Amino acid sequence: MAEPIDEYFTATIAAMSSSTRRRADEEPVRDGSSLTTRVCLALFDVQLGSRHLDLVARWLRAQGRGYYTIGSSGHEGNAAVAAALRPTDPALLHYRSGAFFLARGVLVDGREPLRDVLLGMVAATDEPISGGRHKVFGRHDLHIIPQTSTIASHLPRALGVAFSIARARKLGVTCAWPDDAVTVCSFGDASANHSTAVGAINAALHSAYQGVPMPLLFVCEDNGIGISVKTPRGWIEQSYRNRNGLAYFGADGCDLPATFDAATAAADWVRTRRRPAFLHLRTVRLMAHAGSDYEPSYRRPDEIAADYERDPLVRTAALLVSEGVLTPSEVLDRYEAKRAAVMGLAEEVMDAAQLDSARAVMAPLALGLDDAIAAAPSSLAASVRAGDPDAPMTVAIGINRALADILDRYPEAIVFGEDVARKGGVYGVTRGLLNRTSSARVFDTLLDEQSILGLALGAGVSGLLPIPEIQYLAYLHNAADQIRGEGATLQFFSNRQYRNPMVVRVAGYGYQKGFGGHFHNDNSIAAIRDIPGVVIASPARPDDAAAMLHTCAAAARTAGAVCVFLEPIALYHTRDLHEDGDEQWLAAYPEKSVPIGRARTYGDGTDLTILTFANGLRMSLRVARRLESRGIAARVVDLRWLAPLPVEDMLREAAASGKTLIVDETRQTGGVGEGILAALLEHGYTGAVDRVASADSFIPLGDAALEVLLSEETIEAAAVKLAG
Ligand SMILES: Cc1ncc(C[n+]2csc(CCOP(=O)(O)OP(=O)(O)O)c2C)c(N)n1
Ligand SMILES: [Mg+2]
Repeated sequence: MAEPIDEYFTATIAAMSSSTRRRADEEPVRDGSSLTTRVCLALFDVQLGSRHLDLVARWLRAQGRGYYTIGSSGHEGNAAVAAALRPTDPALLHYRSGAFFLARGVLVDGREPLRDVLLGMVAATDEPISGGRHKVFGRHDLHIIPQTSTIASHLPRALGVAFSIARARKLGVTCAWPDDAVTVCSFGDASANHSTAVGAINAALHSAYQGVPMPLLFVCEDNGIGISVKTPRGWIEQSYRNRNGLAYFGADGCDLPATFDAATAAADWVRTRRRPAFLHLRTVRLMAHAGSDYEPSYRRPDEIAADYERDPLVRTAALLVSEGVLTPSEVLDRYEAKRAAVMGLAEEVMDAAQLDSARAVMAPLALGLDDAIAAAPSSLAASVRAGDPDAPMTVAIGINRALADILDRYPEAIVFGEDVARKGGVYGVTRGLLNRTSSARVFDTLLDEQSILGLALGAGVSGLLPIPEIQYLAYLHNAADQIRGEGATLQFFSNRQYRNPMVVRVAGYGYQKGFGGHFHNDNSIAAIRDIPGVVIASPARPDDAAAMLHTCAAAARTAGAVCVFLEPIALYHTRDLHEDGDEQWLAAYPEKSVPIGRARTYGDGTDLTILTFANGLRMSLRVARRLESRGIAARVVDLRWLAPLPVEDMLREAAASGKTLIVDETRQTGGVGEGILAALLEHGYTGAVDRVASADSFIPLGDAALEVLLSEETIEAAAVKLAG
C-alpha cells in the first residue's frame, strides 16, 4: 500500500517551479545560515535515504522478511545534528535518529550505512553492531553506542561518558574519546518525562554546578507525542528553556539550516565550555509510531494530514528548489534514485543469514563468561598491599585493603557512591581510600542510584574501571535497570564490540544488628540473579572477600565483565565464629586468587552436605559444630559465587554425603535456594535433599526480624531430620 507521505512528497515537488538563481557550493544555502549548499545537498541525500529506509521497512515487513518498522520519518532534520558534531563525538541515539546515524556514516568516509540499517531490520548476522540480535543504531567505528528500547535509559550512561572524558585525562588513562569530545544523546519528548531522563539531566547539572566538566549535549526530538499521548504544547520548552546551568538551544527540527545552526551553536557551546546544553528540536512524527500503530484510532485525519506540510524532506527540497540548487525534477529524480537504491539493497539483504541456534545467539554471553573466568589473577602476592598484610582482617577490612590494592594496581579504577569518600562508607568499608589516592579517584556522588550506575556504565565504555557502591541492596532495586537493561545487555547487543566493565559493590542481606528494618536488611537478590552474563560474587569470609574483589576487578578490566559484589553487612565487623573472643572469623590477606564459579568447602564429614553462602555460611558452621556433638559429621560448602553457580563443586560435595541441605538466607520464593536445588537435580544428583530459607516476608524492625529470617535452629532441625 502506498504511504500517503510518499505520494504527498511527489505531488508537492511536482507542483513546484524552478528558480532562476543558483547558489554556489560553498555559499550558505540560505542567507544567514552557516549551512553550505554542498553540505545541505549531502544531508538531503541522507534525509532521502532515511525516508526510504522507513518505506522499505514496511515493505520488508509485508513480505514477512523485516522485523522492525519504527521509523525516523519527520525527524530527518537530525542529520544536521550529526553534521554539526564530529564523528569522534560519542553518540547515544534515539530510535528516530536514523538520519543522524546515516549522516555520520556518510560524512566520515562515504561508506554505506543504509545497508547496515537494512541488515538490522532483517536481523542479519552481518549487521555490524549487534550481529543480528536487534535493530539498533550503533557502530563502534562511528562511536555510536547502541541503545536498548527502554526509553531514556541511555541518558545516565551518556552522563558517565561525558564525565569520563576529562576524568580519564586527569588520571592519565587512555580514553575512548578525544579530550575535546562532546557526548550527544537524543531522546523523544515523552521520554523527557521519564525519571531516568529527569535524573540524568539533574545529575549533569549537579556535576556542572560544582565545576565538574560535563560536555553533554541533550537533544530532545520533540514531535509532540509519545505513541498516542500528546505532550502538552510548550511543555519541553517551558521545562528546559530557563533551567539554571543548562544552555537551551531551540530550532524547528524540520528546517535543515535552522537545525544545523542551532546544533552548531549548541555543540560549540558544549565543546568550548565543557558544560551541558539542551537542544530542543521541534519535529513531526510521520507514518505513526510504528508500522503496526493505527494512528487514526487516536488522531483526527486532518491532524495527521497537517503534519505533512512540515515534512522535513519537503522543506529541504523546497529550499533547494527555491535557491536554484536543484530543479523539481532533479529532486524527484534523486528521490526515486534513492528509492531504487534502498530497494536494491533491501533485496540484497533480505535473504541474509540470521542467527540460527541458541549457541549463536548466546555467543557474546558465553565468550564473555569464558574470558571473565580466565581473567582471574593467578596470584595476589604481587599486589601492593595496603596496611600490614599479616594483620588479621574482618570482612570490612578485607574489602578495604583489596580496594586499596586495586586502586594501586589499576590507575583507571575509580571508587564512588553515596558517602564513600569523606565518611568512608556507612560501615567504614571505604575508609582511608580517599586519602590514599585522590578525590579524582574516590568520590562522593549525589543521592541517585540510577545516576551512580549510569556513571559507571559511561565510565566503563570510556576506558575507566568503575567500582560504584550501592549503599544498601534495597536501593539497588530502584535503579536495577541500569544493570539489567543497560550494563548487561550492551555486550550482547554490540556483539562484544562494546563492553561494560564494572564492579558494583552492594551492601546487603539481613541479620545486621545496628540498623534495623527491611531496607537495611533486604534479602532478595532475585532482581539480579537471572540477568544473563552478570557475575555475582557473594563472599562471607574476609580472605575470600578480598580475593574475590580482585577477581571481579580483573574480570571487569580484561573481559569487560559486569560484576555485582554482594557484601554481607552483618559480617562486616564480625570477629568470632563460635565463642566470643575466638577470632575465627578473622583472616589474613589472601595469597591466592579465587576463580569465578569455584566454591570453598569446610570439613570433610560424610553424613551431611550443607550448601550455603554469606550469613548462611557462618550459621551453618556453627550448626555443624553442634551436629558433631550429636554424632553427625557434616561438610559445609560456601558457594561464594551465585552466578555462575559453582555447579561442579556443588555436585561433588553433595555426592560425598548423599544428603544435602540447602541453607539459603534469601526468600523461599525466588531465592537462591531454588536455583541451587534445580541445578543439583538437573545435573544428576540423586541423593536426599532439603532446603531451608527465609520467609516470603519483608523484614520488620527489631527482634521481630528474626521471626522471618532463617535461623540456626531451623537449620539444625532440618539437618538432624535429613541426616537422621
Ligand atoms: C521505559 C519504557 N516505557 C515504555 C516504553 C514503550 N514506548 C516505546 S516508545 C514510547 C513513546 C516514546 O515517545 P517519545 O519519547 O516522545 O518518542 P517518539 O516515539 O515520539 O519519538 C513508549 C511509551 C518504552 N520503550 N520504555
Ligand atoms: Mg514524541
